Amino acid sequence: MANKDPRDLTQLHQVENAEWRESLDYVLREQGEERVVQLLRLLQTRAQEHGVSIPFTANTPYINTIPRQDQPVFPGNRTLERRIKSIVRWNAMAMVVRANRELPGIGGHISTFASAANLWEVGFNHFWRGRTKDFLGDMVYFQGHASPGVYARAFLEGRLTEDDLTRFRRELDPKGGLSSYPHPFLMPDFWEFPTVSMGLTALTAIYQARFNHYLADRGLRGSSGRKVWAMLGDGEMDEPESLGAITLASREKLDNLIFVVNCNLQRLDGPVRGNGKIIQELEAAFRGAGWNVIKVIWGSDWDRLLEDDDSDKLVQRMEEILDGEMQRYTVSNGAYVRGHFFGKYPELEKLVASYTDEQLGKLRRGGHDPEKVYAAYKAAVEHKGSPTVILAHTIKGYGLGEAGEGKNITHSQKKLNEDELKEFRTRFNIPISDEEIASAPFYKPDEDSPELEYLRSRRQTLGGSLPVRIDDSQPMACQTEAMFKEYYEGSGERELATTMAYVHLLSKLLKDEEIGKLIVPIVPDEARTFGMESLFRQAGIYSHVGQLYDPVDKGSLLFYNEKKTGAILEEGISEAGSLASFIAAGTAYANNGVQTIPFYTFYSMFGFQRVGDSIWQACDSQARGFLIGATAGRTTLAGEGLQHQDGHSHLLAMAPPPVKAYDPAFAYELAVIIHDGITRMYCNQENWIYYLTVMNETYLMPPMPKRADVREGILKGMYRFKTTGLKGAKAKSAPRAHLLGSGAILNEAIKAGEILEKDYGVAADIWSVTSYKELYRDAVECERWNLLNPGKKAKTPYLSSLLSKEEGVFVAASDYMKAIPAMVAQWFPGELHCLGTDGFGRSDGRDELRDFFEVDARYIALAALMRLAASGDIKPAVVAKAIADLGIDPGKLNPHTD
Ligand SMILES: Cc1ncc(C[n+]2csc(CCOP(=O)(O)OP(=O)(O)O)c2C)c(N)n1
Ligand SMILES: [Mg+2]
Repeated sequence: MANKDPRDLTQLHQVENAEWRESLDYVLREQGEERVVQLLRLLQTRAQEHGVSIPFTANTPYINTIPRQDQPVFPGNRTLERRIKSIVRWNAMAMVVRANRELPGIGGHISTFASAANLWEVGFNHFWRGRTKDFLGDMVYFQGHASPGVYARAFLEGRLTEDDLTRFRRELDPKGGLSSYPHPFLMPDFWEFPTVSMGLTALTAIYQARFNHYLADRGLRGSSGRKVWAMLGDGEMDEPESLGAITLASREKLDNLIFVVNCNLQRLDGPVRGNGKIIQELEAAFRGAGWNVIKVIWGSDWDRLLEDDDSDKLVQRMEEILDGEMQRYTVSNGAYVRGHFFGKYPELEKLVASYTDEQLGKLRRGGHDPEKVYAAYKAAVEHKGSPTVILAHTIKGYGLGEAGEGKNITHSQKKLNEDELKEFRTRFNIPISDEEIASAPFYKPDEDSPELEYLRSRRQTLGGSLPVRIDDSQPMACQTEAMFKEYYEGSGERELATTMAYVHLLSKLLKDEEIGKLIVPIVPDEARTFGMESLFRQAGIYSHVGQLYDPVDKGSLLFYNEKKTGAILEEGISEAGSLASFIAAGTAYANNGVQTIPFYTFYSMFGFQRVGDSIWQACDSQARGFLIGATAGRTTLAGEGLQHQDGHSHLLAMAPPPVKAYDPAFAYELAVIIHDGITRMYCNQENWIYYLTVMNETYLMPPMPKRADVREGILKGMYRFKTTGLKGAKAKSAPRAHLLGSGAILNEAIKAGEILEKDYGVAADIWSVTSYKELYRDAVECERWNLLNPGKKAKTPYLSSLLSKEEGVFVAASDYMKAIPAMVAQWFPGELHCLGTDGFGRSDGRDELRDFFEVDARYIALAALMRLAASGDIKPAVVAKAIADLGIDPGKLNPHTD
């Protein structure tokens, strides 16, 4: 063999190739696909037996997954659909161009929708079902920055007016404007899913699709056959969240889920994979994860070329071409494509010999071909047993020509000059004259035009317009008060942690007749850490397939109990996934017509810090529910150290407006807050998210003080827990301190009060601060009102009215950063001394940690004495003596810096 003339070898190979190909064609024809697969497996095994190692590949050839002969007949009117698509393209472009003329720098995107238009129009005309009386509709996550395309279509459908389009990105206009991106918070009747923080779309869509199964399996909403479509960008797929949950989708066999990745090969700065092939990379990842992958790479005009090519060189060339080169073809002419792409092999040169350069320049990408896209979508909606991803090859800025098509600057192109507008107009045949073109007018055909009639009839057939957000859930009657009462009584002789009280309460809620079935407990593999394993048995862990094995702990009371009707979403170690489930459950009132009540319980360190952007997304989605940051507190969670001990989630929780953040100390506080949350969110249907930190330190839970103001104080953020124990004249003449504590540190404030009274003759009142955020919110609201309403009776912040008659010094201590109480310092009648846990956590015991962070009773007492000395109420010498008496080392480590 080695001595053979290479020319003979090539000839031999060609003959062999032809023979093998013919054999395969024959088997396929006579015996079908399955037999072909069998034979290929057999050959692979044989080769392996002979030691031939076949390199692993999860890829299929770089051609369309659906061959021409398997394509269904396109059922639409191609001409009218093209007209509609062109008009939508024009209006979407005009919206952005006009907005930027009026206010330069206002932004917006033209090129993304230009590449996605066909992908979306096929969806709008043939697949995406709207909401009707009997069907909730498909759920479509639109690529956020292609929003002008959705608005432009809504304009043709008569949902938006021309006036509306002129107010794109002008939301502060008195008439209101169109939000830049999909934001349910800003356009609550229109947008359903916020998508513009990249990566979150894929993640939330997966968990939404799974949640739809969950609702059906638990009998909360009939299995509806709704599909979840996520329209994604290829650059966006680099976000870890995009691919991070794809195995969950295949494991759960989510055939109600379809991803469409718009592979225009570009992101913002340049190519997604200039030196590689993003479509192949994504194919391998999704195939490897068990997804049904449909590649739509080449348009119909390539079919004939592929069929006519006996040399196999065309597929070879398609495979070897890099995305960076492919992009160059977009900005080059047909002659370049001939010379560079086809010119590499004589066989290919011959193949296109009869084509003109113009024809070669116009060879379309699959994503711009309605027939190819229709075939892919149809296969996707009919596919059973796994989720589908469609990888559609498109051109970024399609149709923009010189203004940006395929160029690296295209993403940021917002302005078209007159010539560019004319070129766009002519290419898409928009009936706008040269005289009018400069103003980039919107174009809408007559209401009775064939285009609009067609468009309306398609949407009618599919059940109505979309996107649309409708909240038709029923408020709950909320006969729940009785359930909470036992927590107001205190724990008697029993020591409890607030975490335990919370789990007890949750377990009770789950048993309630009215709301029990609506409760959705979510945990990221920490149920045992929080003592929630009792819920495994009681509520069951949700699994679509039930439990197919005998759990090792079957005999035990609290066995790992998976079942189809289980309520608990045990998400494994994925805080991001859990938050996505929280969003699905928290928005079910609008997106599924049922008010499920999520209680997501997590390590508080891995909440706002780790998935803060998802919480922001939850707020935009107008999700309602409870976030429970468990084992919270930088010193209360002992032993775990720097990456576990949370001392700042309450600071981070300041940012999202709908989040109410509470740091309760006692079971009754916790119960009052949760009761309020249920009442407000599910009885009054207000949009809030309640964040509560709960702790694992056990202590006696006192009964709720029997004063009328306590309940209100808990909810507003602060109330007097205890007045000084000093009595009569002694109390009156004594220097006075007010000690504020939150969470478990409230106990330290109580102890500090005892030290002050016993050893220093200082009268100390103890205040429980449940929420600095609520205090702050109320105070700044009052200030704002006063600023804008001079001359009217000024409003007094709750905090000021609470403390207006108090004299003495104020010390606040919590297991969180000092900045948190410091936010409200200005509304105190005197100076506020803040103690807190700034710095990195350490692994050690609780007492040692509280000494290290200077938040235990001794430091609280010392701070009060220091402040009293500063105000002249006691002698400075007392403070110096106290340092020694209390055993405080002034040279100790500094938690801020050491
Ligand atoms: C988390 C996040 N990071 C950055 C951005 C800013 N951004 C908006 S669009 C874009 C490029 C998108 O590229 P691709 O996903 O390929 O979409 P295309 O526009 O090409 O369809 C970027 C970086 C964002 N929206 N979200
Ligand atoms: Mg892209």
